Amino acid sequence: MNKINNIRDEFPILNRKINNEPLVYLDNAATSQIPISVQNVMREFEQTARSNVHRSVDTLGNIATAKYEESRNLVKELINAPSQNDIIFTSGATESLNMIAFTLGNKIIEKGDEIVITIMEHHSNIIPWQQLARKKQASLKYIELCDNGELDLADARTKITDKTKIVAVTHASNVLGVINPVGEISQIAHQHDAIMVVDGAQAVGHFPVDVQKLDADFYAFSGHKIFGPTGTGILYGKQKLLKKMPPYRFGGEMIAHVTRANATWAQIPQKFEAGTPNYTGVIGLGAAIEFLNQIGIKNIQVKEKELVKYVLPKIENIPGITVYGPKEWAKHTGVISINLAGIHPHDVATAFDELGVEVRVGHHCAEPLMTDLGITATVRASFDFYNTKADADALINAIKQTEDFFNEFR
Ligand code: C6P
Repeated sequence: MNKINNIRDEFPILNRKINNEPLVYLDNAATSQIPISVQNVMREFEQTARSNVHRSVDTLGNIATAKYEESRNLVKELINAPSQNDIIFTSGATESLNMIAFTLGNKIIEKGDEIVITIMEHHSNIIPWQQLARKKQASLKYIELCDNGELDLADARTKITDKTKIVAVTHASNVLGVINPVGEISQIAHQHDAIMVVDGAQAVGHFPVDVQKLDADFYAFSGHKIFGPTGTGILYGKQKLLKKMPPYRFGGEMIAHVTRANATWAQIPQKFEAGTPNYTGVIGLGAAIEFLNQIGIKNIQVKEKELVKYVLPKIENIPGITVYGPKEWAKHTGVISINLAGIHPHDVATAFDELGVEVRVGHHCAEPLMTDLGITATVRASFDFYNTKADADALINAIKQTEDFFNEFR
């Protein structure tokens, strides 16, 4: 754990002030901070080895390609994919999910088919399926929540039927902080020969993920939420499905041969990586995974759980507070969403900001969930391993001070 505490030095931003108060960065679910070591790897590559990948046979080109492919290998190890050829680099989880919907989804979904998602999905795992369903005259069904904020598995068993062709579920909610039983849902999906898509944007980097154990057919996540650069993302897919999947974009590097009239496709994964990729970003993503590995995902998980275990009991009894999602800390990721009765969430977040506490406020790109909860917004604090008990205290204090301040006007 000492290693974790010292490692805050890797994130100089954590030493800055906001409104003359020390920064308390609790918006990690939106984007995590990037360590100096990752920035250095990208800077060094730009300064000493910048070259396009998979094109040239010269020394620089070979170095760039080797580093780019090493990142693919690191991703494969991180999620225990069977092969690095199962890993496609994208610009983020959003692009990964769109890619499945508009390639394989577009190919297999027919009129009358059903796509099943959950009510707690991020818009990135709703809208592509909505659009696909509309285009194909298929229907989109939602697995609902239990009263305790967890996904209703019994409802999943009812909603997933032989008509279901695709099931798409988030591994961890960006609002409720709940971890979904995707392994079990995957089993249900496969009993009905449906394809299981997992949105891992809030899971990877917070607890161990094993795509083979989950039996996920596809698994999507973003680099910027795991200490990597923006504009990097991953789509893992089972080879047998990637083979059936048409290309998403057309152009350079995704082809085998081109004639005046036709083209054939490159091997997977190049088939899905048209054009010059974000190679510096991907190399940075590799460095971010090495950084994660040095700290240890399990240590990160323990640290985040410790913080949530500390915060939840201290805030749940504050008068007027609503805490969304499961009540038990053990069922939480580092994400805690709250509202304070009679105070607009945006006012809460503004008051927090005055105290240097940076949280996210709004619908968190999960409007159907907000509607379901009967609200328009929450205030969301999200912890990562570099947050401290002092940060947790600052959050608790910010909640109490905000309540006291607004109470004076009641
Ligand atoms: N959620 C949040 O503050 P991108 O934007 O492509 O990197 O990730 C999209 C995405 C997909 N699924 C889930 C569960 C997510 O949480 C996100 C991103 C951020 O909650 C930004 S809206």
